[in-house]
Amino acid sequence: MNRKERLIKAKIPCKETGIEIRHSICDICSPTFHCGVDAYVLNGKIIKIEGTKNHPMNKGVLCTKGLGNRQYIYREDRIKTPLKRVGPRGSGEFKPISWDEAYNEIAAQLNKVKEQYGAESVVFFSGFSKWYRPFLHRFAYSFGSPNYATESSTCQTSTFMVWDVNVGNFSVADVANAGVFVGWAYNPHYSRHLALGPVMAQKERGMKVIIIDPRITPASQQLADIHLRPIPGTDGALALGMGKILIDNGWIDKDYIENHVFGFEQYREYVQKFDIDTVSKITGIPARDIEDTVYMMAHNGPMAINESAAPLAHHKNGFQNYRAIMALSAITGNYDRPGGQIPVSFTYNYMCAGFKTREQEFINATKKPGMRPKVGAARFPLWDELVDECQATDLTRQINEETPYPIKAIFALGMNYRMLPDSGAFRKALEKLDFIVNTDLFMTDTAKLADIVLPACSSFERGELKAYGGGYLQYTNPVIEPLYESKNDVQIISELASCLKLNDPLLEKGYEECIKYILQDIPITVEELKKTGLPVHMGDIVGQYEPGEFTRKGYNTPSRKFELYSNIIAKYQDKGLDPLPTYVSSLNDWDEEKYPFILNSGPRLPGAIHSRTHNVPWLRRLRPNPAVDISTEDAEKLGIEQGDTVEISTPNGTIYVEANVTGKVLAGMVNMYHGYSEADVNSLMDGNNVDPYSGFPGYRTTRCNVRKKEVP
Ligand SMILES: Nc1nc2c(c(=O)[nH]1)N[C@H]1C(S)=C(S)[C@@H](COP(=O)(O)OP(=O)(O)OC[C@H]3O[C@@H](n4cnc5c(=O)[nH]c(N)nc54)[C@H](O)[C@@H]3O)O[C@H]1N2
Ligand SMILES: Nc1nc2c(c(=O)[nH]1)N[C@H]1C(S)=C(S)[C@@H](COP(=O)(O)OP(=O)(O)OC[C@H]3O[C@@H](n4cnc5c(=O)[nH]c(N)nc54)[C@H](O)[C@@H]3O)O[C@H]1N2
Ligand SMILES: [Mo]
Repeated sequence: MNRKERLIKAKIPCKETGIEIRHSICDICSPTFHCGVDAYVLNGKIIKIEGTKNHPMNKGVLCTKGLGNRQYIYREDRIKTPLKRVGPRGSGEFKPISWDEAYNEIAAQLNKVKEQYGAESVVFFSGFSKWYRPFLHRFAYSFGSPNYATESSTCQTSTFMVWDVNVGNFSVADVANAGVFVGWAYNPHYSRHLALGPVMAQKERGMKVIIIDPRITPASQQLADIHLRPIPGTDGALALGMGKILIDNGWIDKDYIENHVFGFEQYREYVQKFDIDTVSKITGIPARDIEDTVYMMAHNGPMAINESAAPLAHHKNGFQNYRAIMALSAITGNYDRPGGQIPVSFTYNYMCAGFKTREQEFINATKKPGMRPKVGAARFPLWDELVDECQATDLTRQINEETPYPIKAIFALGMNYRMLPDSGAFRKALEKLDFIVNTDLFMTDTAKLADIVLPACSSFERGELKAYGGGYLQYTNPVIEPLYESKNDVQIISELASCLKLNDPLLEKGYEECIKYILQDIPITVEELKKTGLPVHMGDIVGQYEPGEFTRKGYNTPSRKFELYSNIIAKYQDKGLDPLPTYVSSLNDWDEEKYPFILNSGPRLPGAIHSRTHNVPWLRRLRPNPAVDISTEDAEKLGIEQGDTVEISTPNGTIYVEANVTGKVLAGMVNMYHGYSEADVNSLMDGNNVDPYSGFPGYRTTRCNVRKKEVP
């Protein structure tokens, strides 16, 4: 080996090797955390990656998934060209076609549906990825359809809705100033390790930590002063019981309640039902532990409570449970106060950076007046009022029943039918459609159902704008060319907009011009951002949080107060919605004797993100087989040993997975991760076990049976 070969083998970036370091971001996980990545590029190929040292988010660190990026983007099943289906739906028989052919076919088919049934019969759907969303949203409106649907029908939006009814503004925990932190359904070690730093730092300064999680987790083991283990889905009862203890002991902020809380008397009356013995029975938590916890909350303020995008919301009663939890912040006077919950506003694409852009103006500019109700509007009226999207959990029903009008086509970016509960029914509904387009990096089972499949590229193959908390904007440059014939999603949307002749000149101009429109009030240009390619701090325009300012002005609710009794929800009482944060069981009505276990599906695995990483060998190796976590007690009773194949069944079907016998889950409950083709846990779910307020699925409490697989 000569010197140059040795340097290349060691991946040394220098003139001699020709290896260059280029900056990008990893977009495998949630947008809040897209980490800065340094890609080592040789001859147009990424040969190594590491975290960008001076990136404000990750400061040089990458997680397992981030480090798996090379195998992710160079996966063998990358879609190489646009494809047209030639075999039956789902067979995977396609022929390659040119981009022009694909665009013309899509335009012809979507226009045909529009003429025959109306523009609303086309749904514009997004999976987990977010970067293209404002563009897809505007595209739907330019086409004339109200039906923009995303994975956010199952993620985070329910908690946005809670804050909309509470105070009319999204709010988050101010951990850095808290005296006690309630990590309610909180295990960032697996789901958002970058959120851990502030909690650990404040704990060093003496902050108490309460973890409320049915499982033993790294968070409960490393952080908790107290760990409560409720039966999943009973959190609302626990919070209401805590409210009663706080009131009974006078550990409440009477002044704040009198001036800034609406409906306290009704709330006080309602929580009387939740005496400690009742709550202990519902939640399975010893009474004494609940009392100790409330004492700790009341005597170590200010109290901050974490946000929960998923586990608290993924229950039939999730919206109300979350409201009951945040009511504790109101009655103790911890809202809009340093160290409590504080209001934040959105900057761009779900990120709160402390300043505003013209994102909403961009999205809504082509919205047509008088469009028909969006999918889910009648079934989820509160969602319909508060969220400018379809509630996708009603999509299967509307495709099947064709009421209030038929859905005939879906144009999708990154759609995964296994995301939704009762995925088998969703798949069957998709098969009925006249026309499906799916756009993905990889040839997935959902792409196989499409009539036209389009190849998307990864974050390394495109440039994009990101806002980050703390006041940053970053505009990345592509570090390699799009692989094969792939294109970035927004280029696809904008080229289709011109092929469809939607008369939307701005969208047709493409990503960069649209971003210029969105950033027009910001004192930096796209060119300047692109020049560095790294996060730029927006200095002067970043607003400081002014404690109590929002309270003095009056909240954005009908009463201008924190509404424990919601005037917004009161409008829907005839639809069975309750203005108080009332508690009902989260379990579905399947036969308890036949299905005695609670299936809690989806606690995050450190090495997996939904379906997208299951085929990345480095990541898959961390948990090679789909597995169910079952308690040692239950395993013993059922004669199940570590590694045995077990059967999980519900009236909807059966899957076979490996047993992971553990002391970390409660007896009577089993945990299983989602997104596996060979063991799709969502195929077991009850599609109607959804939250009537938010429409969110009950992924985390479905009745099921578990037994050892019979060997014939
Ligand atoms: N049982 C159960 N089900 C759940 C959950 C749970 O906890 N339990 N969680 C729910 C939640 S919170 C979420 S967020 C959803 C996630 O739901 P999904 O949308 O299923 O998430 P992914 O599988 O990560 O991504 C979907 C597709 O996007 C593709 N993709 C990746 N990057 C791009 C891109 O840049 N462009 C395009 N066009 N496609 C891309 C991926 O290859 C993948 O096929 O699942 C929900 N489903
Ligand atoms: N590694 C990894 N990280 C991810 C993701 C991923 O798929 N993989 N997905 C991303 C996405 S889209 C989302 S939405 C977030 C979700 O992020 P998190 O909300 O942090 O996710 P989970 O791990 O599902 O839940 C946290 C804890 O809640 C507990 N829990 C479950 N049910 C209940 C309940 O009923 N009550 C209580 N009190 N606790 C409960 C679980 O046992 C778990 O330990 O993660 C994001 N980060
Ligand atoms: Mo999510």
